[in-house]
Amino acid sequence: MERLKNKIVFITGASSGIGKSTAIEFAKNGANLIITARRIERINELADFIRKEYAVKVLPFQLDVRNYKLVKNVISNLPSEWQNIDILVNNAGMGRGLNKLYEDDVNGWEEMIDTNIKGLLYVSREIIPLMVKNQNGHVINIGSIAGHEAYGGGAVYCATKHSVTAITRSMRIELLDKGIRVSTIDPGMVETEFSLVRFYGDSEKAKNVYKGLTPLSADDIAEAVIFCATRPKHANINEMIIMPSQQANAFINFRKG
Ligand code: NDP
Ligand code: 8X3
Repeated sequence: MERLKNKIVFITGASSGIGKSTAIEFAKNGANLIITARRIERINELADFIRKEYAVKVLPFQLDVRNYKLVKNVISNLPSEWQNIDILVNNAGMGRGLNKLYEDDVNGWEEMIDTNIKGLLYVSREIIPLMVKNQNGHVINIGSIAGHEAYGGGAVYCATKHSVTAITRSMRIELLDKGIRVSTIDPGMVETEFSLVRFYGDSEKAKNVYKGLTPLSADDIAEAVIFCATRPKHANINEMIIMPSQQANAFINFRKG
């Protein structure tokens, strides 16, 4: 798609799942990419793959979005040719556990809040000023159906994703006169490493989340990101809720077998 050719796209959490698929989809459409996550070996592998398959430039680096000093340092030291970021995809995120609040491990809360809320804020705080300077940009946040509804066992995860909804809405108001669009894409179940991380590596539990239904794939969400990013300049997708056909809402699913 010509609209993305030579654009600069910054993606957090590109080492897996939605972030990785989104990076590949942007590359297919001719965008240059800054890809980041903590697992640098995966990021480097993805950068090599993209450079080999698509004629775009890729700048990979290690980034833990929870570390504001690091976020600030990395973004303020971007090579000058990479500073004109057109699209920021705030994707890095995670869930921890599905326990009742009164029985839960508070360490998981810290991780979710630090990553899903504070991490998104830190990266946005450092990249949006570059967009404001250019009076051009598009921030695409990956929220969740959990940002619109709450389910038992998800008090903190749902709170973090409700925060993403609120932050997105505030950002849109703040950036309305700056030529910067703000969108959120809010999926239901997507089969990625999300459940494996949520259940601390228990693959049986993770697999059961998707039992008897066809979940969304990371590619489905990447396509939605590209759709948002390719609307003409005068049009913005504010919020897009995208669900598996067998999932009615955050907690009612139709499972076969
Ligand atoms: P994955 O676990 O497959 O990917 C998560 C990505 O986030 C990884 O690349 C991981 O990289 C990165 N990440 C996690 N913590 C940090 C951190 N502190 N700093 C930088 N990067 C980090 O899951 P998904 O692809 O499914 O998740 C992507 C987003 O989609 C998340 O925000 C999630 O909440 C949201 N989402 C997912 C849904 C699902 O059902 N899968 C549904 C709705 C929303 P690394 O570990 O290398 O740092
Ligand atoms: C992840 C999907 O349904 O577990 O955002 O909240 S869900």
